Amino acid sequence: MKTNNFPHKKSIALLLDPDKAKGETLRELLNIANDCKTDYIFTGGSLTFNGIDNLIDEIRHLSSIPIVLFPGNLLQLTLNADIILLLSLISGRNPELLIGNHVVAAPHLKDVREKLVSVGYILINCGNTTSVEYISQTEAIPSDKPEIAVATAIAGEMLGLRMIYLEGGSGAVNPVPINLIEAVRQNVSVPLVVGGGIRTKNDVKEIFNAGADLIVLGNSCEKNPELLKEACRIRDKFRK
Ligand code: 1GP
Repeated sequence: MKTNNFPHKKSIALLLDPDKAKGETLRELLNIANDCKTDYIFTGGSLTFNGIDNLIDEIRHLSSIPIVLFPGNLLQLTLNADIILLLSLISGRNPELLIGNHVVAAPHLKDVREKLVSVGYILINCGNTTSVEYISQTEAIPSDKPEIAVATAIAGEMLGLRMIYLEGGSGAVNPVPINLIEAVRQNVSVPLVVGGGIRTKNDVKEIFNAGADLIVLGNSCEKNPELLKEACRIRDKFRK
C-alpha cells in the first residue's frame, strides 16, 4: 500500500486496542467497519505490551481495510502493518520520543520505507491527564492556548513531518477544541489527524468542518458501534 496519498479525502479510522479487541467483540466491530467502509484500522496503545501481530492477523482474516500501526512504544514495532506511523511527540520535550526511539527503530524500518509516514504528534490537554500524557512523561498543550499548538504544528511541518496529529488522548473528557483545530488547519497544509474523546456524530461533523482530514475513533466505538456507522455517513456527505 502506498502512503503518499494517506489519508486521501476525509477519512475515518477505527482504533483497536489489542488488549480489548478480541473474539466476538472484534468480529462485530469489524463487520460494521467493513459495511460502512471505514478507511483505516489503527492499532497500538499506551500500555500495550504485545499482541499487535496476533491482532493484525485476525483483522486480515476478517477485513481488507488497511491497517495502520500507531505505536505506543518500541515493543509494538511490527512490519506487518500496511502503514507505520513514525510518531515524533513534538508537543513534549522527552528526547526519547522526539528522536531516541527513532534511532533504535531506524535499522529495522529501513527496508519498509514505503510504509512509513512521519507524524508530528501533538498532545492537547482536553480536561484530564490521559494515559499517553502520563506514560510519555510530557506535558500536553493547554486547550486554551491554540497559538502554542499552531506554532508547534508549523515547526513540525517545517521540519518535514508529513502529517500533524492533534491528540486529546484516549478517553479524554472532551475532544480537541474546534477553535484549536481550525487555527492549526489555517496554518499548515499537511494532512491533519484528530483523535481522543470523540463521542458523538456532532463531534465528528464539527471536527471535519474545522478542517480535520482523518478522525480517529477508539473507546466510543467499542461502547457504541453505531457511532462508527454515523461517522462514516458524515464522511460520505463531506466527500460529495
Ligand atoms: C486516537 O487516542 C485516540 O487518537 C482514541 O481516543 O479512545 O477516546 O476515541 P478515544
